[in-house]
Amino acid sequence: MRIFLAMVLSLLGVLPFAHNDEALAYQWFFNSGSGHYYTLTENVGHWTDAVTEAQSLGGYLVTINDAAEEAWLRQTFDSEYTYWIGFTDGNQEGNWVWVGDPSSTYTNWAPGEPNNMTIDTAEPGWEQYQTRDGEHFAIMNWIVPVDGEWKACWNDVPNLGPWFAQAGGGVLGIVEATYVPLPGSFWLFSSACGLLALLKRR
Ligand SMILES: [Ca+2]
Ligand SMILES: [Ca+2]
Ligand SMILES: [Ca+2]
Repeated sequence: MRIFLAMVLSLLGVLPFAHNDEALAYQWFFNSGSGHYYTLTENVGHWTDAVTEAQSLGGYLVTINDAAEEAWLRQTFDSEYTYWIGFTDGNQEGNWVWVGDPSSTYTNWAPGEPNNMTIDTAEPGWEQYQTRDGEHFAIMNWIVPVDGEWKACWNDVPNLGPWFAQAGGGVLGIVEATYVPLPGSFWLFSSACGLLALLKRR
């Protein structure tokens, strides 16, 4: 048992991909359903910025794979706010793809969405919140009535839009990662413990 523990600790100590000190500043939440870790971006605003920030943490802007994952996200993060999710048709209009897990097929669009609204198709008074380019980026927690009940759905929006912003004046992204980022010191400590245990055994 001790030799096994020593081997595991030694192995953990040399895992190179786990070093990401920047990610330590974030508070991560573990979802036992998906086996993944989640946090919010610090920057509010553009979807493209949220994608970049997620990548810098070793993760990706969240892929919502099923209703259970979406329910967990709403429970874990403030469900009063809208969040960027990693879903876009920016490369080809109408062809929605996930930047993190392209194999996911789950969607939860609000009725009538995605509508790719532009300045020209916006309802009177709403033109100022639209662009000529249309809408290519998805947010979650878009609360709309569905069959007489208020439901949290998705909407496609422009890369920035104050009308769906939250309190801070922008939109945060949800980051999903497959491993928990741990400090370099932890891995160094694990290595040392593993080595010590091996030496002691001899
Ligand atoms: Ca996911
Ligand atoms: Ca679009
Ligand atoms: Ca829309």
